[in-house]
Amino acid sequence: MSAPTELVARLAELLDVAAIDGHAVPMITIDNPSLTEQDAYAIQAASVARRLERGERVIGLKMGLTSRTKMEQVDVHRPLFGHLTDRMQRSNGAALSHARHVAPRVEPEIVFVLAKELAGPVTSAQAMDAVGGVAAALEVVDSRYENFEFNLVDVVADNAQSSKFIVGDVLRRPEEIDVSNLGMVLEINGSIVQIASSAAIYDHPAQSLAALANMLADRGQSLGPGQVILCGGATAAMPLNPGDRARLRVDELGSVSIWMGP
Ligand code: OOG
Ligand code: MG
Repeated sequence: MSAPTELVARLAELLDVAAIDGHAVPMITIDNPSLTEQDAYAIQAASVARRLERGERVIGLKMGLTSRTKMEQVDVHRPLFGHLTDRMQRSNGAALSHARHVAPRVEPEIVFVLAKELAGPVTSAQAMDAVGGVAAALEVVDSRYENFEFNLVDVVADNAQSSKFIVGDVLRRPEEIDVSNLGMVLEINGSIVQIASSAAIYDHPAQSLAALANMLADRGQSLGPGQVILCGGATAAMPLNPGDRARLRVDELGSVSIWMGP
């Protein structure tokens, strides 16, 4: 039995307001232990609908928990997706406000910009055929849960804990580069804090895109041209303190950075 509409709406409001204000809330599964993954996606959809009512636009989706290190870091061992709106995007080099987050962390990602519709079921080769551009990206994830405690249902309901994303300025055509094994170097304040390969992302970022298309197909949904798809963090996410500057360099894709202000 799925969760009542009234409960879905109440939890969506709780998480949406927490994300706006940057305050923490208790894990929703403490008071509602019978919520399912399906309920969690319904809560996510209701919270995204609240954003749309405020004039935001969905411009893409994110995959999360697609690398082994990310799964281990948060102890949730199943890929999931969330929605990206225009107001979550920041330009390369932008300043963010620490006070508007709960416990922001940054992670290195690869982004695909779709040139065509992509409807699952698809293989990773078919998924790649829909890609028009590849870029480096930083995602700032910000769990809205107290004490950084959550499980799969909590994370999915909280729009995959997404907060901001920043896409690099170098957009390469997929036929120009091999995205299977790009070196990725994450620096904070000039020190290297994480090194990875794009191969850490679901073995190949295209696999992540295909998995997303296939998860959406199970729900009767597809991806459209122009959509921006974050494939998931290649390494554990790193905490961002006030004053920190984060920079990601990716082979062939240049660099992307942000500054976390007070
Ligand atoms: C959950 C979101 C996961 C990724 O790239 O794996 C995610 C979290 O770590 O807070 O965005
Ligand atoms: Mg991510």
